[in-house]
Amino acid sequence: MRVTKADFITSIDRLKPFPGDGLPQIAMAGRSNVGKSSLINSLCNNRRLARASAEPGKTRTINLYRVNDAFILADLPGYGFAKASGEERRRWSGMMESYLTGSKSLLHVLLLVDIRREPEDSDREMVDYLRHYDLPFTVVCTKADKLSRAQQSRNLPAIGRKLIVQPWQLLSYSAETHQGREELLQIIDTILHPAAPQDSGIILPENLSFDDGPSREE
Ligand SMILES: Nc1nc2c(ncn2[C@@H]2O[C@H](COP(=O)(O)OP(=O)(O)O)[C@@H](O)[C@H]2O)c(=O)[nH]1
Ligand SMILES: [Mg+2]
Repeated sequence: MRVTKADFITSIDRLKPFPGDGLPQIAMAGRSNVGKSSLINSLCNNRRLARASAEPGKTRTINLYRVNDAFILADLPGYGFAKASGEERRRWSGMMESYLTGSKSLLHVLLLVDIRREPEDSDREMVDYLRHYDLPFTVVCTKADKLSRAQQSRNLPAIGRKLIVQPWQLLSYSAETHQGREELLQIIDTILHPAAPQDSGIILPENLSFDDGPSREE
């Protein structure tokens, strides 16, 4: 897939209608500062599309971007900011809950974790939450440029163990070098256009359908 067009649509702080509502959606979740906004910019080849904010936890809305007029990327508010008050945390969970469970067009979640660190309990809770609601997800390990390729592969097993996913289900990504970009676009393409089920190869004789055979009682 090639990204030819990407526009910011709007920011919402609770689930409500927005322009482009109804297009398939892919959401980006992860701790504050893990690189969600940078990943959107890298995928869309636009350094200014999602402002990568310097201050952790500053993005407290769901920011929506329309890509190729074909799907929506939703940048979810980050979690794990230490200074947040109880009130802010409640607001955050209310917003996430209403979006993740209420958004009918949400097809997949990209869960971002820093490739340099073992994921935190909050990351594991997010995985448990996604599994609980049966939301398909892919784990994207960000900031891969900060490690050598060898070190990247050495770090993946611990990340997989903590999140209970196989190392080969983890995608290393760098918004700086675009490592992983082609693979992620391929993954998104497959999410948007799942392969048609294989033809069973069974050919039914003419005039026969499954529901006009003799019933058991006859
Ligand atoms: N070296 C490097 N830095 C990154 C990468 N992705 C994000 N960053 C930096 O990490 C910080 C937080 O990124 P941001 O995208 O704002 O994270 P967000 O809070 O999850 O949206 C910024 O200073 C980014 O420049 C990456 O792939 N490589
Ligand atoms: Mg951000």
